[in-house]
Amino acid sequence: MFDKILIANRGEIALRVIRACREMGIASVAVHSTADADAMHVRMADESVCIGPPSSTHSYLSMPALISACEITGAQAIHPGYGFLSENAGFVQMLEDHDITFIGPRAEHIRIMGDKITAKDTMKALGVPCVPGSEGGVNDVDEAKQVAAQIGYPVIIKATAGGGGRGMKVAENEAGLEVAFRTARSEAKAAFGNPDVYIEKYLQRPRHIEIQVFGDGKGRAVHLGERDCSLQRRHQKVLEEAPGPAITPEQRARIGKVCADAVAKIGYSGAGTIEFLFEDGEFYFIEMNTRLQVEHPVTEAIFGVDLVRQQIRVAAGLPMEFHQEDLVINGHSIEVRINAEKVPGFSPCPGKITQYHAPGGLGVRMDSALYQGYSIPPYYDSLIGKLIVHGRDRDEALARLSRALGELIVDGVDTTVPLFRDLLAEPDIQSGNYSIHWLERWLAQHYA
Ligand code: MV4
Repeated sequence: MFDKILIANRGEIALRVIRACREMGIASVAVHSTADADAMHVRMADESVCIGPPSSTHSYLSMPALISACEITGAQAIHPGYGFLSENAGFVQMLEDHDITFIGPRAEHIRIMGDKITAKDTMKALGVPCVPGSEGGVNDVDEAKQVAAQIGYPVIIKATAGGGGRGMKVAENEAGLEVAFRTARSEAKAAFGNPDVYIEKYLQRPRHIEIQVFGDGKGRAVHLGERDCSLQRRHQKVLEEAPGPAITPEQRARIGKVCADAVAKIGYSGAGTIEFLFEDGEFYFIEMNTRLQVEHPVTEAIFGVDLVRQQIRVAAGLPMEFHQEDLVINGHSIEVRINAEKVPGFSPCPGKITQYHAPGGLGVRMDSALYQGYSIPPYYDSLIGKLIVHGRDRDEALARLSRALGELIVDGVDTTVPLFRDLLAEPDIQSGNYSIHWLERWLAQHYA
C-alpha cells in the first residue's frame, strides 16, 4: 500500500479523497493554486504544495508541476478526482514514465472511451446494447443520408471527440440532415480539432441511466447498480438518485451483468460509469466515463461501500473488498448539487461565505469544502457542495432531503438551494416521473 498520495484536485472531491486516505493510514498531499491558499483541502491535507497561479491551465492542469510536487513530497500515487486530468491518457502515460501510480484506469482504456466512435465499437463488440446508428463514423452527407434512411428519423449527429452534450445536432428529416451534418462537422473541428462524427437514432424521451462498474485490473469486475441522472440543465446534472425510480430489479441485474462482464473482459481497473439512454424498458449505450463521478455518493449510500478506498486498493494491486453477491441495495439515496449560482440565470456567484451551517442527522451527508469566512474564487467550477441523503425508501429519502435543505445555511452568495425547495414540491419529482427534458421544460415554465 502507498504511504503517501497526492490529490490533483480541489474543493469537495479533494476532501473526499483525503478522508479515504486518512482512514487507510495514508498521508495526503494537497496541491493548490495561489487563489486556493486558504482552501479547505489545503487545511485538511497532511501537507500542501503551491503549484501555480489561479488559472487551472497553469496549476491543476500542469503535469510538470504535479510531478514535481510528487518528487518534492515523496508521494507515490496521484488521485485525480473528477474533471481536470482525470481522463487524460497522456497524463497517465507521463506518470508511468516517472514511476508514479495513477489511481484510475490504464491509459489505453481512457483513450478508447475518450473517442466516442471507438468507445461505441468496443462496447458493441463486448455485447453492450447501443443506440442504432452508423457503424463507426460517417464521412459525407450521402453516407449520412443512407444510414438515416435505414434507422429512420429523427437522427442525431455526434462528434466523436465530443461527449457530455458538446457537438451534437438533431435532424428531423432528410431536408435537415445536410445542414446538421455540416454544422456538426465544422463545430467539431473548431472545438476539438477533430471533425469526425457519427449518427444515431434520436431518442425522444429517454432517461439518463448510468451503471457504476468497478474492475480490479486483473479481469474481475462488479457492477453497483444504476443512478438516474435525468435531471439536467444544459448537460449539467442537478439532482441524481439511486436506485433509478424506473428500473426494475430484473432490468438492473441484466444490464449490470452485461456491464460488469464487458469491463472484466478488457481488464478495466478501478471505477467507471457506463452511460445509457433508457426508453420503453430498453438500455442504449451512449458513453463511458473512466473516472469517479461527482454523484458517486448515492451509490456509496445504497451499497454501503467506499468507492475511493476501493480505487486506492486496486491501484496498489490489492483486491476489491467485495464480490458481486455481497453488493445488495439498501434503501434509496438522492444527491442535490449546490452551486454558487444565481437562479434563474444560473450565472456564477463567487464571493465570501458569511455564514455556513451544514445539515446533519441520520441519513444525511454533506460533501463540501465551504467554511464560514471562506471566499469562493471566481476561477473554477461553481459546485460548492453536494447534499446526499439516504432513506429506507424513496419517500423517506425525499422527506430527509426536504428536512436537510431546511437546516442548511449558506449566506453571502446566491446558491441553487431555493431551486431544490421548489423542485421537491413538484408531483413529478415526488413520484420519480421525469425524463431528460423534464427540468429544462420546468425551468422555462417556472423561472421564465
Ligand atoms: C442522445 C439523445 C437522444 N438520442 N442520443 C446528451 C449528452 C450526451 N452524453 C448524450 N446526449 C444525448 N444523446 C440519442 N441517440 C439525447 C441526449 C441528451 C441528453 C442525454 C442525457 C441527459 C440529458 C440530455 C439532454 C439533452 C440531450
